[in-house]
Amino acid sequence: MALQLYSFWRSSAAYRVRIALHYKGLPFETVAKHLVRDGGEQRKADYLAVNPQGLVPALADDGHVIPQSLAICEYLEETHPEPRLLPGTALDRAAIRSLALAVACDIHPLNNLSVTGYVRSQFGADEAAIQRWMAHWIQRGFGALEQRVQRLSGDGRHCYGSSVTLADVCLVPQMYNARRFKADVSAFPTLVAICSQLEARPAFSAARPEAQPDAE
Ligand SMILES: N[C@@H](CCC(=O)N[C@@H](CS)C(=O)NCC(=O)O)C(=O)O
Repeated sequence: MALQLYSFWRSSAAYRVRIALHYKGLPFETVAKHLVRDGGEQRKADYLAVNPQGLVPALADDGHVIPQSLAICEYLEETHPEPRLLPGTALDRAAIRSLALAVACDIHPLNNLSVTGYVRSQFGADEAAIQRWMAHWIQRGFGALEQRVQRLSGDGRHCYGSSVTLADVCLVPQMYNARRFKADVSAFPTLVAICSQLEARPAFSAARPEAQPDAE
């Protein structure tokens, strides 16, 4: 049975999984969940039965559902090891995971729809304040990432070493978010250059939001 990805075209967490699937050459079916329409399809009973967290992505493989983008990427890495997203030694892989987690755990959650919705409804934040909030957390996270990637990139085209890794899978969607929310990224030239190289690659291009069947 084909892999099914519960996804929303603009979800940067789903974007990570789409990159991993395309990079590994794995066909999948998109099950679109619109995060805004009708109060959010991710909050409806049918989807909560799939993922009680009410978040996308979730991957279904032969009826087994895996929520959480990085758990999905690690599952794909274990079941389809080549091409590798976690290459090298245990130390290499720890460094790659730490770059990926800096995005997925420390930047992205503060950009999430339900978080900004709460800041808006409970603290009276308007659009300008939300944009400042977004830019603040992205720029703070990217500042540290820029320094680490300057040291760890082997070729200025990848976050770590000289091949695509889980760190790249996380960085590109976060850069998309930064642009979407008009955060100034000029202080992060290494990250910007790496993303423009990666975005031109077929797996990253096929995974981009605008290329998805549910794109608006
Ligand atoms: N840690 C989760 C984060 C998932 C997540 O935050 N997904 C967002 C879209 S990028 C979502 O579904 N938001 C819906 C909501 O907040 O109601 C993962 O990596 O999969």
